[in-house]
Amino acid sequence: MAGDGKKAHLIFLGPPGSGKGTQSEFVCKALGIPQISTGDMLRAAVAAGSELGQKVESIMNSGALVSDELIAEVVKDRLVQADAQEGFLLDGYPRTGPQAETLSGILEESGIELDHVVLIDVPEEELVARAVARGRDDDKEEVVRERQRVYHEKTAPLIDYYRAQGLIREIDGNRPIEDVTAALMEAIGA
Ligand code: B4P
Repeated sequence: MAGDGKKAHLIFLGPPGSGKGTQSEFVCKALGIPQISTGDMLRAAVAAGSELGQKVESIMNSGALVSDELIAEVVKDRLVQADAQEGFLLDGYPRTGPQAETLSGILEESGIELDHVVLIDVPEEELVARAVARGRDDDKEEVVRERQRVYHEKTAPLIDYYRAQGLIREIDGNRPIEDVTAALMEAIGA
């Protein structure tokens, strides 16, 4: 990836509030690739009051995941856009086994190989404290705990899925933001 002029194809995986969004922004600027955050896209749809936004608002505010079918449409539409043709960072996607399968299909069709799947690790109590401090609509403590439960049930199994492909780069996310960034850049060879 580094030095050969080829842009990176990355996934950021980790529990809700682990700092995926925070770190993605920095890494995308540094590498010149678009940040594709399904969470941000869904929140934008809710803010715009679009048909998609109306469908997902109450689901997001309950701490549940939006359906794999809806997410597949959102991601497929995004990945065909011009800025995603040479590289991208998927922030918070995939989050379930079926989403990972859909993504594999898309990548295979386009002849794209993932470079790294970054896993940002943070203990649950720290995650709850961070989210409650952030204060979004889906950051009430009981909703945050539900999002953690859903993460363990549906998303954590993807760690083994990508580990089997040799792609997991595990980062300790329980330290200052700049230290996480430095460890992460090193882990992806950037
Ligand atoms: P997301 O938008 O992905 O939200 P998140 O996981 O909570 O955030 P993230 O890990 O990026 O943490 P952040 O940097 O903000 O998802 C929201 C919802 O959308 C989901 O619950 C679901 O309903 C839906 N959704 C999204 N994608 C989906 C999918 N693929 N399938 C189905 N549904 C989907 O950091 C959190 C806080 O910590 C911030 O306040 C930050 O400032 C702070 N922080 C970050 N790093 C820190 C550090 N090192 N030390 C201290 N604080 C730190």
